[in-house]
Amino acid sequence: MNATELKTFHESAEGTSARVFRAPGRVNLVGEHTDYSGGFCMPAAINFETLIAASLRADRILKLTSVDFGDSVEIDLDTLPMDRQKHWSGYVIGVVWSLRQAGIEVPAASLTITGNVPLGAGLSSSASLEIATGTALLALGGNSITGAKLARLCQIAENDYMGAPVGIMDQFVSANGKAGNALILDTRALTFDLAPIPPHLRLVIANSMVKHSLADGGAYASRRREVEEGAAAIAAYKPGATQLRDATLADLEVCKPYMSVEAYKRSRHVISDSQRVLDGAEMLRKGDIEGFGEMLNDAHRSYRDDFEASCPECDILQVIGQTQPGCYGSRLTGGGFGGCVVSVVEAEASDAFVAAIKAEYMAQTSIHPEVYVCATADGAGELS
Ligand code: GAF
Repeated sequence: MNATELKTFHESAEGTSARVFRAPGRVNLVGEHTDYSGGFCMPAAINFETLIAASLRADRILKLTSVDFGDSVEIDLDTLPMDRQKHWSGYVIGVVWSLRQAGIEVPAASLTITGNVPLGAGLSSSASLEIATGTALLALGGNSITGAKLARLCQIAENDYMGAPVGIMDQFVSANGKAGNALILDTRALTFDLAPIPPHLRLVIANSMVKHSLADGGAYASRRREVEEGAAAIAAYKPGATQLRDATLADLEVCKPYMSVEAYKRSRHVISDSQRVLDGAEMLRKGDIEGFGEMLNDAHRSYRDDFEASCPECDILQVIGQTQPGCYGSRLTGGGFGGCVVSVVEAEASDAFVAAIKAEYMAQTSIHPEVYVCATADGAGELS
């Protein structure tokens, strides 16, 4: 359903005029699991998004309707439920809860929601729902906060309401993305530079169709614990170091005897991937696309071998991708354990690239992948 259809649908169901808001999903080019270590990452907002049609109500109810799930819930704003973690509405209620914790009052409203960010594919469908919710409720309530603050409040919603111990990358780029660019995001300072994507290149995203979840104390949480173990060992040796952002690979080697093998390998990935973001930004500035592509392939190896966050299907997609004509490099993007492989491909080679990925992945796995030739997008806002 597009924005015009959503507005019409909402207005006929609610009997009142609606405003429409959007927030994008993202692809991360490099810098994976660096965002809870104060490190760097390189996400771009993409043209897959959550749309919300919204109108104020005269009572104390928050009415949430999902076009895609085909259900609707009504929440009393005076008694917010704290047990919606297993339902899509939890992402919305969590944002309401988090805004309120920050002293921002949320008005009674009806929200009708749709979206086309693939679910569980590592393209930040949850963050785009959270940021779209925050954008809509702030605007309806006549409030305004920075994109960085909105991102932080939505991260708190996901951490403390939904129970997923994620960093801030996804929410940040959904709120602050810039079309034509990836962000070079400093997750400690919460500042960013722009890295323009050369117009002759396409970001091609191949979905392995293997779903992942960031919640439920799963693999994401265990990797985070191992990263924190590595950081703690380095903090005990290096004055002033509090996160892996403060450590070099040389520090890690010194501290290797004081941590588990897992913590060492996870930390080596995080420290080196954060550095790859800075190196990659420099390569893009100089127009060294070949070097950038090789760096992406290296980043995949680090994510696969040191962070052990890949899966056989994503490794197959990555090898198919990186060996195609016109492709500079490929890597698993997002939280890991399934999801999507992103490739940087010459525009004129992209049709043949998509056909080859589909045919070869199907031949090797018997799975039909979805493959998206993405455009970059702006961060969240209201549609006029
Ligand atoms: C998920 C998380 F939500 C992000 O915060 C980030 O850690 C990412 O995985 C890995 O880079 O998308």
